Amino acid sequence: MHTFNSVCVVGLGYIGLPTAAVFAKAGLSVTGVDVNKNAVETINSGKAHIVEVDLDGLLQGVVSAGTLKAQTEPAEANAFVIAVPTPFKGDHAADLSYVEAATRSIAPYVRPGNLIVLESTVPPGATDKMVEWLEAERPDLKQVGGAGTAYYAAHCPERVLPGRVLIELVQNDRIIGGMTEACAERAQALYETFLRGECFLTNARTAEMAKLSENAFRDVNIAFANELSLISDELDIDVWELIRLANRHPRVNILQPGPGVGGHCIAVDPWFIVDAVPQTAKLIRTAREVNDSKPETVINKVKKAVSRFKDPIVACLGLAFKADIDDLRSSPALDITVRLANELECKVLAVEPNIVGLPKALSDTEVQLTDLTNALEQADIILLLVDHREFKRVPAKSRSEKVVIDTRGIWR
Ligand code: SAJ
Repeated sequence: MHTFNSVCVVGLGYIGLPTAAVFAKAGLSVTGVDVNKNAVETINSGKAHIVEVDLDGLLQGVVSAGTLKAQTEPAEANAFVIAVPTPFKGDHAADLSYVEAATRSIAPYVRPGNLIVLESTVPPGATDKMVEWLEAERPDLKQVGGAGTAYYAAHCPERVLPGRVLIELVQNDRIIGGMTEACAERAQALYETFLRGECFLTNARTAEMAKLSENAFRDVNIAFANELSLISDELDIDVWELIRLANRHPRVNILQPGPGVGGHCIAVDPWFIVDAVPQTAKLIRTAREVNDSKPETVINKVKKAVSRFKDPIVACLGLAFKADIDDLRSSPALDITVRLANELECKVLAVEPNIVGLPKALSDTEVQLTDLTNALEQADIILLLVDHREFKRVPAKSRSEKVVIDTRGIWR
């Protein structure tokens, strides 16, 4: 049984910060590291710089108890967890520069016997690269997880759903890919300090691919629903009714069409597979293309509706990438609203109950951020982009006189 007293978590974003807080709650002494000084200050005052259910309360507790401390430089610890972003470059290849920088930054602090875990979503082979970067900085540490082990390294991808992060962090099973079996066992012991789900051990490459496969699976399934919605438009069929009926089959479970797939995971990760094996990953690439084509279809529907009016008002309901969150990153709803603002001559209103000010992407446009009641009163054309709970409650009579384009099928 390995015991861990301390952990250093590098990257205090949507995954790193909750993970650091959960380790601290489990009694480990946690150093959280981030290059963003404002984030570090906010966290040290006991608050989260991101929105996630119950995170503020948890942070308040662990910061005031002194078990979590944030800083801009790493510190010595029994284990290091790297949770930095891996966006893609223009050509859809993964940008590993943050992982490399994080690895090099912890190198001076690694002591013999320490464990290093990569949590960021990465393409197959990236954990090997992490090991190479570390050993380039620290030639004295040349034996990962074998005979005469100097240190341990593993990939343990996160798989939590935004909005349910603190629940899923503890309850979901984890896949742990060790550079060797000993590395995987060591990482299992680290996660078992807080985990209620089970750990499944494998090699690093399989763990890397498992994470990508999970998100590609969802992307392909959403693409199927989105393709059905395009087909149904052409064949004059109500896609929502179609899916509801098909799902009465005991082995069919079609997902929901929408205005496109957003967020920083599902719209990104499948490309890492395509980039690794471009000739073979045909279905995965096509699914990405189908989902990425959806915003254009929505924009064309709005333009067609606008052409039937003289100077109409268009209300875009929702800017977030999915329901009941404030996250606008890679949001098709936001992209569609920006495009409409730039391409239509008429007035465009936006409603997003989860934010307070107009987002930066809309600051150069004439779009007005307004409340739901006002938008419903003023608009001639209502474009429903996100299935937020506030929108689900809109009574039929408030929209009966309007042209409604419901991309989520909540008002049928
Ligand atoms: N969407 C649809 N139709 C659906 C379901 C989703 O259009 O039927 C859209 C959403 O509106 C959104 C996008 O897909 O724009 C993604 O939303 P999501 O709820 O499917 O997933 P994320 O991005 O919030 O989180 C995913 C999760 N992965 C899987 O469910 C396989 C989560 O468990 C991962 O941890 C997360 O990616 C991640 O960090 O990789």
